[in-house]
Amino acid sequence: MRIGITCYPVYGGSGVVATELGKALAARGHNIHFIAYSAPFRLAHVTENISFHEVNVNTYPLFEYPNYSMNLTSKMVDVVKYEELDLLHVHYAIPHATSAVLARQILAGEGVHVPVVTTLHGTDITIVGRDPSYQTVVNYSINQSDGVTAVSDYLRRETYERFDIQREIEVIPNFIDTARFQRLNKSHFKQAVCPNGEKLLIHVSNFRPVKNATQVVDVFHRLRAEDQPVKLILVGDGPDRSAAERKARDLGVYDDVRFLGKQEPIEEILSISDVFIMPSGSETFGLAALEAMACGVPVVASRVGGLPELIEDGDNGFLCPLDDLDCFTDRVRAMLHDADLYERMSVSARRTAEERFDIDRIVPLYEEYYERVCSHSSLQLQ
Ligand code: GMT
Repeated sequence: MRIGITCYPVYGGSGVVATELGKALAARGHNIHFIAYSAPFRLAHVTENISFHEVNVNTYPLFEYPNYSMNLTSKMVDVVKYEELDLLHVHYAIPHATSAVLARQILAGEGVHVPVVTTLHGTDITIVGRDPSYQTVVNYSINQSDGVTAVSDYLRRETYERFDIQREIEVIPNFIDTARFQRLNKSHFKQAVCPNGEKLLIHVSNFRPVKNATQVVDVFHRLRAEDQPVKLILVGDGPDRSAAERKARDLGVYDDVRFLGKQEPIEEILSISDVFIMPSGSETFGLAALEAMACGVPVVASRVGGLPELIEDGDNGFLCPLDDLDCFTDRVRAMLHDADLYERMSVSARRTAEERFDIDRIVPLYEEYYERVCSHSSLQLQ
């Protein structure tokens, strides 16, 4: 198939999923056309059957705000027409689904038919999309898409609860390349970060407020106050990074904490880590947790959103009530002190990634879904 993929190209789960999906589909023989305002950060290079079409967001003195969604719509129209696309697959409802639905309408006027598949990822439904200034248009764009997928049962339920949705939503979870994300031998790196054999805690996120990154520092401080031999690495960047740094300084643990900023390849850092802490206030799936689990790093996470669909409490990680720092501290301590428990959880975390979320298991679900949507929408045309 010839597929157009639109996503936010910057750091963030939806962009990662869209890019990895495009790369995997290309490897399976499809022609992939990324349409975005810059090259997706996980798209290392274009290949014979991967192209990138940049959306130029024009400015004009009259426009106080740039019209990204209109520039995107025009680019979609051009790419569908000239590259003869069979399908547009957009990730994140705002404004990508809206632009795609409008592009489809413009193209229909020219006798070109292109179905639109929208994948809902998270904050487009749970936070931003619920804002009254967006809700009507998000609702419309979901209902007007030819196919809609959500990354967890939780997100599917939330979408039905919060919007007036008249159509089926298919659940296709996040996935992981378990050949790339596996525990690598990085003993020199580990020795450099933990010179005295300390255990290494890790947090990876975009440091948006929903990630509660400062709580990770709180938990770490509690463990250091007990003289636990631990170090902490925080990977990523975003609005709350300075607050987390300040907290580490105020609590006197800064010397044992490293803020690495945005990093690739993340699997090398996960490979020297022992426990991942994810105290998010909301998480529709938790791709960062899955990446850790694939590298055999068990996760202690909040019992929110779609995380219980990935983490089975006491089996492949631990779940704690939201904001319950005592629980987070206890569970991390338990894993660090009980080698048998740790080993069991680490093995089970890796097994979960392999058996339920491997890229080779999930990508065919998208292919089957595309086939279904395309044949259904061409039947409707007849
Ligand atoms: O908020 C983020 O972390 C980024 C956001 C996105 O849409 O870029 O991530 C969401 O989508 C990911 C991929 O489907 C999910 O794994 C994340 O759980 C989800 N984030 C939230 O729900 C907060």
